[in-house]
Amino acid sequence: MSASSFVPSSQIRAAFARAMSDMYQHEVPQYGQLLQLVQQINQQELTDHPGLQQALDASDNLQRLSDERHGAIRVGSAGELATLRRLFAVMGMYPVAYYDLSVAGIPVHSTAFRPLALDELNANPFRIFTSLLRLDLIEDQGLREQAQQLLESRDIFTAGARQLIDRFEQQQGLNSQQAEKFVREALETFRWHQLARVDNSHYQQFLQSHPLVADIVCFRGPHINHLTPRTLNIDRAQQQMDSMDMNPKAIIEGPPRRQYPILLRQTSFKALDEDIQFVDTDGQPQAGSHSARFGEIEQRGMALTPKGRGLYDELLQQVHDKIPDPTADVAEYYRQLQRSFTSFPDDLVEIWRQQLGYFRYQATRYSSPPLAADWNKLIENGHVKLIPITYEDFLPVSAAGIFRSNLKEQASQQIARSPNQAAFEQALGSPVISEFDFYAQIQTQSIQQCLQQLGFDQIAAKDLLQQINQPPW
Ligand code: OOG
Ligand code: NI
Repeated sequence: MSASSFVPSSQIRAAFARAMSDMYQHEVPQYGQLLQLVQQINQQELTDHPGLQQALDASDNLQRLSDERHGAIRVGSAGELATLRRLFAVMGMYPVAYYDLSVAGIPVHSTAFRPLALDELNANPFRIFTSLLRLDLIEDQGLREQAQQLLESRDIFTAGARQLIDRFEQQQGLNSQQAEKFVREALETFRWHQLARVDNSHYQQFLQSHPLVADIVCFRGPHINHLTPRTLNIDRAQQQMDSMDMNPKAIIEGPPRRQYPILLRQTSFKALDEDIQFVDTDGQPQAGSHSARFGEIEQRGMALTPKGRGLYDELLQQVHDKIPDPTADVAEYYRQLQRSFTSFPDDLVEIWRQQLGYFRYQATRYSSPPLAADWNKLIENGHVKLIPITYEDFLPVSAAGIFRSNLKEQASQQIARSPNQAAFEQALGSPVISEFDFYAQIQTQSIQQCLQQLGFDQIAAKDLLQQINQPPW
């Protein structure tokens, strides 16, 4: 079999994302309503702001503007996580970043499987935020052992999916027939199962230790718990969800609304209470309910350097210190957020000057012979244009807010703060990729290209690159 007859991984990913969307709209009709709302709002934004259409670049492919950008699942064991890593690799999705949620009292740690290169993200941006249960943080030993047994006695992958993952690894690709079958088989892992694997009393015990434990260990598989399209106006979407009685969470997570958006803003409608069935000890079904599934929306801004991210974290912490419970007075929370973020410059050149964000650089005026070899002047004089690089990853504080507002409110065990990236990577079977390296690399490549466009010879370009890359981050 020759490489040319293999289906590009971006195509398999796109087919998978479409299949997930269809399945989820069918399973959770309110999610279909959210998708429609987002499409309307995006259309409205484009009509209201004629300049916007031009400003959106190739990666914003208008036809696919409102397609899903990400989804999320939660798994219970190292074996499950490691096989997911291999499954997502078939679709060109790799684990980027480590997110510790224990700091926010949630017993999981996570990564996001996503495409790496910019052209891959442009071809199809679909990501899966994937969390692994921290059984080590469950205090009750008996419960911990029961959870372990339940997890060891289930296989969340179909035999067909396992075979095709092996095949992909042997051949380094899949032909179209195999790719189609792979999407069908892989989808099964993420399907909802109405029939739990435990009786009501076990479910209640797991729920009391932490609602996430119940969600992860009591079912046959890691049902997709939300999908997330992209909106061009998250504030409007939040208001409309409210007026349509879609039960949105109280606040939009992340930075405030700005002229030059940074990082990621997210909100969701809250998880629905859904009918399920428990199996009682003599195998009879028992009616019950479980809440796990919701719909989310996101709006992305520019990626920040570690320095910029440090400032973001500090400002957000200030707000949380002043307002520990934003749901108590949402308007006051937003006021405080705006006030606090006045310390984060909202001007591209200033963000660049303070080295808070990552940029791609574009030569606007070509000149020959080369201009003065001073990079700062080239930017300040407008010979080089700054194009923010979009943030493609997640934010642990926001993720915690999303988790929390989608769990049944109830007293559960306190979770100790204990990040453990090494244990996560061991379970995953590989290190996670650094998100900062990814943005820095795009930035460096664009500088090289830009210097070439400006007519610098290789030696001058090398000198300049060194001057620019005295890494402040
Ligand atoms: C994941 C919540 C985090 C996001 O967008 O930050 C998340 C979950 O509920 O499993 O999806
Ligand atoms: Ni999400």
